[in-house]
Amino acid sequence: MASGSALSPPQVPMELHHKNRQKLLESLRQHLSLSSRPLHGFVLLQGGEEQTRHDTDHLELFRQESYFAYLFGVKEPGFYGAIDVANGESILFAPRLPDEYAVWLGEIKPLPYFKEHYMVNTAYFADEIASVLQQHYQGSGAPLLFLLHGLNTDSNNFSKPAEFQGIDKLDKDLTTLHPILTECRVIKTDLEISLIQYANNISSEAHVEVMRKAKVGMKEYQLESMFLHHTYMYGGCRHCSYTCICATGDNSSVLHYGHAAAPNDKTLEDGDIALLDMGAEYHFYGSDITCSFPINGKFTSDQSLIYNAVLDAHNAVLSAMKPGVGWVDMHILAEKVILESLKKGQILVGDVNDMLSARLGALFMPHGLGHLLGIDTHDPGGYLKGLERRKEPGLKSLRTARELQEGMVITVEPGCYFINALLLPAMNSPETSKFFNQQVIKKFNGFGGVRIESDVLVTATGCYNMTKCPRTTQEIEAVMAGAPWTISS
Ligand SMILES: [Mn+2]
Repeated sequence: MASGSALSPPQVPMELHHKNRQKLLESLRQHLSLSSRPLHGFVLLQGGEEQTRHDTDHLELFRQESYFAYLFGVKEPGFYGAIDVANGESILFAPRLPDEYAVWLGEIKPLPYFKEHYMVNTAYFADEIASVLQQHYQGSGAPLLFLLHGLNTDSNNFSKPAEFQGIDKLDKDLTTLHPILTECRVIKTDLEISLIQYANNISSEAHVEVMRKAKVGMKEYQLESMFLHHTYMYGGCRHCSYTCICATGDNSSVLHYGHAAAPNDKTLEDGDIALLDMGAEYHFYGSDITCSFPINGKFTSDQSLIYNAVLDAHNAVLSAMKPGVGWVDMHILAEKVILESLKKGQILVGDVNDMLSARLGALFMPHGLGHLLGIDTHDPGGYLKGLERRKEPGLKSLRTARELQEGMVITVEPGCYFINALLLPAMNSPETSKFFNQQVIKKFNGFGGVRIESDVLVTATGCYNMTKCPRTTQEIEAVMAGAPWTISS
């Protein structure tokens, strides 16, 4: 790998978004037919707007709103996009930029550029939306707009329906589009899968690079920096799917480490375990990968015990995954494998089924087993159609409770952490204290945690692991000692 990478950024076919629009159109028309509604009106989405930092003129780097990105692939801010339900034609509305733009920000691209580049039927300016839609409307009365309004069950925020001058003269439907469009995003097309695969390839390669270069005495942010450099320098990834979690030592039990108040700034010490959760994004499509390894390149027996407990859970889930399998069952399977290993390692005592009923699994893995992945790291659609969220510890953290379907991409990310805030009360509680071997678990105070996270495509008969990192302790030790590791694309 003389150039630093075996990979290079692929060309993105805009046909990908054309196919996404076709898929939505089919679903929406089918829904309208089934409810005996006329097949006309417009799907209308507003793209994201550029934001400045607080009260300043500092522009944050823009990243398109995800539903808009899904349908139109437009990377610029200030756009609207419409799909004519009657004939399937797509229309982009570009912001009318001031002449000054050409002085400070570069050439103002003409409308035909956007029409061709984004493979839509026509392009107009955003201040023409109302009149253009009136002209194109084939129904009677005012044009009907299908606007995007619905709950994101991960953030509890609502998507913002489009707003523009003259919208008050048009009819609005706020309920039909969101569940249908969200369901489209749940099942990935081949073109989407190939982008998620690329994001996985470049991120897997970057993880290996970081693993090789991590040394005692470095800072956690240097691991983050190496990952960002590799995925951008060689992969063309300007964005990450999320802020990097580069936790070492006890920090690796802090589930969302790496935020502003805990900014990946500890010094790496001999004996530390590292838990690195980092994923690059390429043309909106993301990856979400966690590797755990000993900073000094050699697993201790305690580190092997916990690491293999998590790896066994990861592998057991991958072996069981196929269409029709329930995600809650996969979560419980992962808990069970981890609890069995902890019992074997004499950290826990008693019957594993009793432990499961007492929700002991959630003490060691408080988060969900995994989530849908795509244009968003936590891709939407986890609880569509009124699917109930479970109430029990651990299970309530699941971002989906669905059955697997072919074409879903979902993360498998079991973990085992020693979190005093959870363990100490349970070790002292009359219901659960009997499960702990107090002498042995004491040794793990300050251990941190292990997570292994892969991005997995559900296939017709099983699943395919898109993540290509070294996973066994032998593979990790060999790679850290300089053995080659090839990412086949
Ligand atoms: Mn994840």
